[in-house]
Amino acid sequence: MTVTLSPTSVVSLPDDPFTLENISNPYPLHEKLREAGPVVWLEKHGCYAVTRYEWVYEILTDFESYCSSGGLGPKDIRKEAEWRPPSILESDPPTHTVMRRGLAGVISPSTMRRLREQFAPFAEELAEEVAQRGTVDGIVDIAERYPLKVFPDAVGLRPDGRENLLPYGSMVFNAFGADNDIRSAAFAEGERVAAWVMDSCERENLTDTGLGADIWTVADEGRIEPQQATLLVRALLSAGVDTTIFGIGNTLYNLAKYPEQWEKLKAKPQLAKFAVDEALRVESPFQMFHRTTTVDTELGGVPIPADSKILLFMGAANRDPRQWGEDADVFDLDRNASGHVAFGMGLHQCVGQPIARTEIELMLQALAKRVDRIELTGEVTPWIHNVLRGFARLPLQLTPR
Ligand code: OVM
Repeated sequence: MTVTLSPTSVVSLPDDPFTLENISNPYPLHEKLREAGPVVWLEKHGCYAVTRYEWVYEILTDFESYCSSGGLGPKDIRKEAEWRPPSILESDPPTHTVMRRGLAGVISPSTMRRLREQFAPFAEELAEEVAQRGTVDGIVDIAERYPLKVFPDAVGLRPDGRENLLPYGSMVFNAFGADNDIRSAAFAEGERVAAWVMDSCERENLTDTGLGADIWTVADEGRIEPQQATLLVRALLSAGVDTTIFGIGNTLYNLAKYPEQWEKLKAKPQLAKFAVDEALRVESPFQMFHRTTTVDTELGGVPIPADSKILLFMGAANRDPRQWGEDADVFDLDRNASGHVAFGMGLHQCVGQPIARTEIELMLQALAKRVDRIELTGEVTPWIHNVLRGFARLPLQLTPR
């Protein structure tokens, strides 16, 4: 039997992507939504869901029809204030253009040469320590420790209060998902944590030589407003910690799960950058956020009215067999993962990605030099989070080379 959908119908489903079950293992729901149609109406949340690569890509690259100033969370922040002033990622041109130019000059190729040198020694030191220890937790002992040290140092944060960074990231990202118990828990100490972060973004609380100071120089040059400097430092602190922790954790998880891929990496550590992209594709740290339609639009024959919220599933697009083939769920260093949307796509595409890539790559290469085998020795524990995909515990046995 052939079912023909009339162009005005949209498949409507009762599924909730933000339940513990779907968060712990999102992939069965992703498949269901992808197969249900190009656009699905999620009754529980009153929003549209888009999971196929083609349409996620289309939305990300059409910033005029699918705006960011409505916010990345479920409510339209053009109509209802969010918990904090909007960030660069919640802005559209021309505001976005000004802020993006300011930040792009700060994260430049010459910045990256300097950061690579600054970041390398701690990767070597940490890899040496965990390789000797053998029995480790991939999250607590590696994935959290590395970015939590090198990134705040690079921004130029004072040492005290850094324990606020993870709670803050948890607030920022959970707010991109449903207003549920998971989100409420993240905001338990919200005011104190947010106040510390805002304060840390001010010029007088940053060292003279970090990325934070460089952003303030852009303000001195009159290229952004002082208030935009505060918001851009805040954006680095919001976007640059949890994402890279999950990036490292998810990469280690896949390399442990697929020992033959670890063998490939060990034999050729230059493959680290392919391992990073393939891990980000198959286990995308930032799984979902919303866009808001500015006009009546249509995706794959399904009409979507103006002022609708659309939940974009980057994690599902990155495993869409229409784009990646029937083995889309498999982690394979020989696959060409370029074009994945783990860093987004289009004008909001992650500005910090060279920093994230460098951190993950350096950590992997340092481990590949010293570790013969990485084995999972127990159950992995998913990190319960509305839109970030990662693990709270990753028990590993490392065999030194
Ligand atoms: C920001 C921000 C926050 C979270 C994520 C992000 C992935 C940016 O405050 O600009 O990008």
